[in-house]
Amino acid sequence: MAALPEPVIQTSVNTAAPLVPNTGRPYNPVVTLNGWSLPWRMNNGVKEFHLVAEPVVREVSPGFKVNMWGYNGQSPGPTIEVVEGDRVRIFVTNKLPEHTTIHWHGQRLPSGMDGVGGLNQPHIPAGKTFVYEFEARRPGTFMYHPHADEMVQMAMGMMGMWVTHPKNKHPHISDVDRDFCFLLNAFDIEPGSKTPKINTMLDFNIWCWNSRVFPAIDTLNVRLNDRVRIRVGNLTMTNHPIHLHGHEFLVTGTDGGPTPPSTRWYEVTTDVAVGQMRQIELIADEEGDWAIHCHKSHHTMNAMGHDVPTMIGVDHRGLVNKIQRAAPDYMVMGERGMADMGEMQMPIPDNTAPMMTGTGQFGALEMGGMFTVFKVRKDQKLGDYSDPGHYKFPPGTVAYEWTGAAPAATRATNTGSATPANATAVKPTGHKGHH
Ligand SMILES: [Cu+2]
Repeated sequence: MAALPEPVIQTSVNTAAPLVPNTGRPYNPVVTLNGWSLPWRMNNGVKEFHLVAEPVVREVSPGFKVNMWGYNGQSPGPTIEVVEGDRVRIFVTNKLPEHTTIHWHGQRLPSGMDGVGGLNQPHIPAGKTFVYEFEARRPGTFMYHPHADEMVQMAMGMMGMWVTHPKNKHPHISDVDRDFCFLLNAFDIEPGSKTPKINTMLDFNIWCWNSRVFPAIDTLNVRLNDRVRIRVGNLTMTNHPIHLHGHEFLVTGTDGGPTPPSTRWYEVTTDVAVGQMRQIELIADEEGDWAIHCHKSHHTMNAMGHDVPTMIGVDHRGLVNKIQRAAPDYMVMGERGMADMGEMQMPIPDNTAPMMTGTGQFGALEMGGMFTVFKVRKDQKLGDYSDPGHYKFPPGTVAYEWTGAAPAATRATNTGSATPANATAVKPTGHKGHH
């Protein structure tokens, strides 16, 4: 076997241009949001990659740098793109302070290549390089992550995507104009600190797409009428209902590969459960700026305190001065909702992402976390992924303020035939094991 391929290290957090293959079988490359695809070398017909597991510093948003573990300079690691039928050899060098492995999530492969440390292979000790080798047997969207000290290593950001493109025209896989992919991942990072807490099970506070939070997640920029595929994998500890505005989409692929067309139905939200992959597809036939986000409202926020009482409707006005005599920094929050937080330049600890920022042409979006914008433009060139800027709304197409007279409210009267609910409780009788 020839020498180890030189590892390629990525220093940028920007969305890299698609990696067009110049060796091996041809395919239409994907675009990884705020990520990149790993170059390979051909060695006697085998596609060889070199992954380096190592500590990295990931800029989660400008000014917010986090000590993570990842691959080849970033978390997540690079996307690996191969073609159905490719013989693949992956060298994994472990530069972590502890042992690791890589599990190739979703793939058909020999059991000894599946990467569960202790079960399928000895762990890769710190400082050593192991070799994985298998054929990419079926096309689809996959992931990779350690199966060694998993709680710690995944909480630190070790994960990546894998796309196996079809070898020939596949009856269940369309040719698309744009093919995006990203992972859902989450961290628990105390405001002001630089390293994720690794024992957290549910109470995460940094909800990311590819280890970035809105407004630091790049937008998905497409041309009007493009056929668009978006591949999403979930390596957090909870599910994420991913919602796209303005269009319906089909789920054209899952963990099991492409879905037969007869099983598809239109949706505007698809839930991506833990450990799952979903591929959605649509024709981008509505021009504009369209939100795409996780529909759990706490996941479109950055670091925040959860132990805050609801103050909506509480009038503090008589109280503030008295409280401020005892606690001069006391500030009223939330008595009219929390939308002010989107614009407020509140002092926050160093190295923390603001809770919800990002501004559009009409003001603050009051969003953070798992949110970005799907931009559909008539004049976006094929192959151009750059941000076209704010949408220019045609005159008369934006919601506007009513300035006429407000009529007096009239009380609705119940004229229907429905009878009021019967408040008498009916107790079940006859069976005791009722639950
Ligand atoms: Cu979510």
